Amino acid sequence: LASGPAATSELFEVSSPNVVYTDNEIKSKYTYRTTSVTKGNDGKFVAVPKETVYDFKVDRKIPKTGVMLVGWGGNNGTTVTAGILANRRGLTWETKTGEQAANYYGSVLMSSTTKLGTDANTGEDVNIPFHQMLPMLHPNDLAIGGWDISGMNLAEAMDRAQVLEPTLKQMVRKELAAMKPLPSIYYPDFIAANQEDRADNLLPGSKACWEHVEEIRKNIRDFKAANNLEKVIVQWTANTERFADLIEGVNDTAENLIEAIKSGHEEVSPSTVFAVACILDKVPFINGSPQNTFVPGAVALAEKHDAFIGGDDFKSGQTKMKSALVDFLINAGIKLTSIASYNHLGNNDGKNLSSQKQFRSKEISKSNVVDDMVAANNVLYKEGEHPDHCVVIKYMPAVGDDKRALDEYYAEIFMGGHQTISLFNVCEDSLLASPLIIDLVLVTEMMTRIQWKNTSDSKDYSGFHSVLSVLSYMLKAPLTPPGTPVVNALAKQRAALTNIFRACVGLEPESDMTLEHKLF
Ligand code: NAI
Ligand code: DG6
Repeated sequence: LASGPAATSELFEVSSPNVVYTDNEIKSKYTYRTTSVTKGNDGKFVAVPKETVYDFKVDRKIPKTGVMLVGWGGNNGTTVTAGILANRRGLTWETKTGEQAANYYGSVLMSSTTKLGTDANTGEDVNIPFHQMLPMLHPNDLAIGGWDISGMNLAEAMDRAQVLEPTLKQMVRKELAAMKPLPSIYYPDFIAANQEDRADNLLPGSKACWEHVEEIRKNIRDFKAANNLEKVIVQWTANTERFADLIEGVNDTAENLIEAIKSGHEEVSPSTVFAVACILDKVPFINGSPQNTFVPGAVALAEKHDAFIGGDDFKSGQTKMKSALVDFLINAGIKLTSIASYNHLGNNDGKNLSSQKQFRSKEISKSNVVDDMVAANNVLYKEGEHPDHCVVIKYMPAVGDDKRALDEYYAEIFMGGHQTISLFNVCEDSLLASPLIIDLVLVTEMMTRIQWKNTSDSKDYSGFHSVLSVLSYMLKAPLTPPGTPVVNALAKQRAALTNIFRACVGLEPESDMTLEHKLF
């Protein structure tokens, strides 16, 4: 897709001695306030308020950006591409229930708002589109390309996906038919054997090699040049792979991982090869599937090159509900004792996941999503105690992309009583995942334009840590910088995103105290 003109004009300006606007930058001085806690010999906690002053710098110029999807010809890849095209052209189409207009529903950035502050006259909240908190890229301006082991053009692949309405497909067919995924790398042992019949668009070689890394780097450079882009972001939305074994001397360090690729080691997955290719050129790489693409060597390589990485596994339906509901239950003092999560779906993702090793990757990413909420409540749960949690996924071709997810939450309430909550969630899986792909691109691109320094240091500005944990809201198994905690609770993830963006323009976190409405 050709990239259109960038930039939406900024909706607000901060008036504060701590914030300076230049033609190219927003510079802010921000005091980060936390509470440092120690435990005394008497077992009593001592809580000490702590302040760190940071300088943030935001580049206001929105670059011409492209996204390259690995697995472009899949359900997510075709759906997000058609969706962006439809939005860019402002399409409307007939459905059996009436006229439908293109939208970005499901994108937290494009379709939700955030509170800027309180109206000085009325005292009412002033809410703005999340997208306008900072000078952000608009998805309509994205160039799109990518790879797939299936050589179908995007129009045929969109038909194969069976997600979008025929009337809409008709309107975008011509443009999609002109898009053909680049040949990709296929190491059959990593995805289900039932995928073999679509693997007809391949680079030679069936295990990792340095030629694959170089070819992917060249593909990205060519795409950038052909579309006259300043930035490219790559996302894995290809099949779920099995986990790679973690082997000392193979994927434990950056150097060993590079050597393992060069020597064709069988435990290096295609997604890790893509990640390495991107990292070497500082192209941000996001993993939307559950496998352990980011083996320790890949994380170390990203840190070494100051390259952004993020993952794992889009958090779309069942898990998003789970990370909101469990947070609510446990924070309400209700003792959740079991979660039974069942899914059936009939798309190609379901087919791939019907194979045990690939299912196992998904089972892991879907199962660890409540750990932080449980661990935080030492009133309800003893150390090591955890609710039972079972995840089932079944392949049911007839339902196609309309995934069914059934969840039973069983909890202990006051005085030995019990509460059972049953959820039945039916939705087109790819219509939930596509806006997440967009959000991940938008936030990642934004993060490439934010720099910080500790005001009291003499060091110069630098970027955020290579591992972009700020993407957690969109991901089931958030990758965090080594040794730092994982946050799964949805509200906390959103608050982190909102408040980091606020800090970048020198605004305090949104605390929801609303003392102005209570103290008068
Ligand atoms: P899909 O099976 O329709 O698409 C995957 C595409 O990847 C296929 O076209 C396949 O040919 C291609 N592919 C496989 N290996 C490849 C490789 N090495 N290089 C390039 N292309 C390759 O699946 P869908 O529904 O688009 O999902 C994609 C991924 O996103 C899956 O791993 C799925 O588990 C994950 N995911 C999907 C969510 C959703 O709601 N749809 C949510 C969370 C994660
Ligand atoms: C069945 O669970 C298949 C999976 O690929 C999911 O559809 C996908 O990971 C989305 O999962 P969730 O839990 O975010 O709805």
